[in-house]
Amino acid sequence: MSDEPLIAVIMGSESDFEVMNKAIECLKQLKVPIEVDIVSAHRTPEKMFEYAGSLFTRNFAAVIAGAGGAAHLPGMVASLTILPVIGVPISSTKMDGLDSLYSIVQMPAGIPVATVAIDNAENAAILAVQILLRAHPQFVDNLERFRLDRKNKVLNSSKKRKFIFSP
Ligand code: RP5
Repeated sequence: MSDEPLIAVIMGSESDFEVMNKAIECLKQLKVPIEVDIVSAHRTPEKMFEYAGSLFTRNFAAVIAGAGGAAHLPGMVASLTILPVIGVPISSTKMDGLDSLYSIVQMPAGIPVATVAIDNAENAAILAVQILLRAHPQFVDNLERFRLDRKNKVLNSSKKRKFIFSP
């Protein structure tokens, strides 16, 4: 089994890291090899062109791109690669991420960006792994276990919190 990264996790700024780290930690937990980088659509456009253009030949399977504000990065990367791109709108501005959500989710027809909820980088990670599973079934057990953990947490909360009140 190769250790070559399968998922690229990119973000527009260092300031996005805290949110995007949720995707990184989730992918680490699922033991999926990743590459993480900062690529800005408006500050480093040349790097974005080169990076996005190389992803398919470098054998990546999916891209997670987080950005705040006008949030061009996911859409621009999607226009530069044939790989599926998952966009994470980040609440880095006074508009609390609504600006980025609209910017990312409203891609015109033909160049889709799968968009998760504002700051929900973990869902982007899970979706990226689900995209991989057919071709990389070695991650199936990890994802099943991850979901089972979540299920058990809810069942345990239910045991702890459930009560009947009859006055
Ligand atoms: C976007 O602008 C980044 O994705 C970030 O969310 C936002 C603010 O960037 P910084 O000014 O903090 O670098 O490009």
